[in-house]
Amino acid sequence: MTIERTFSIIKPDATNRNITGAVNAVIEKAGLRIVAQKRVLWSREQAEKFYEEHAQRSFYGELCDFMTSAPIVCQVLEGENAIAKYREVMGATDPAEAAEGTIRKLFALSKGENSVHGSDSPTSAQREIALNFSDSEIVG
Ligand code: RTP
Ligand code: MG
Repeated sequence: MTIERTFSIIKPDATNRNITGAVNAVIEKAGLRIVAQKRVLWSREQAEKFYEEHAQRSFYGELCDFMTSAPIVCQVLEGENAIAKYREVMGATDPAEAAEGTIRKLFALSKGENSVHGSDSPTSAQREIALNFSDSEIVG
């Protein structure tokens, strides 16, 4: 059994619609524990740094605009195989391709405005958690 931590964001399309509790209910029902959580408004610099791996992609500017357009809820989730499990709970990037019962199938508006982010590997999780939380803010 591997207990892992992953980094999650509830994105602006979800905070705008006041459905952060509904998203958290899906997370908790899947057996993931929210061990850190804060609502913040990212600066352009924070968004660009967080998504720097996508800097050359066509959607990068649009993505950074979106992620700074309204508050987001940053989280650390803990549980067995949390990284892969949360990717499964989120569903495919494009809600049209997401499986039934996933967060994106339930709530996402489009491929861009897709309600949640989750780390895609242990290396990403470590980087993304460190960028957004200090150790003392995470209480397992
Ligand atoms: P995330 O990083 O947010 O967990 O999502 P992901 O791994 O499923 O998707 P990724 O390829 O890493 O893309 C990051 C985010 O960029 C937006 N996106 N827009 N318009 C488009 O074609 C497009 N493609 C990606 C989405 O918000 C995606 O989650
Ligand atoms: Mg990604």
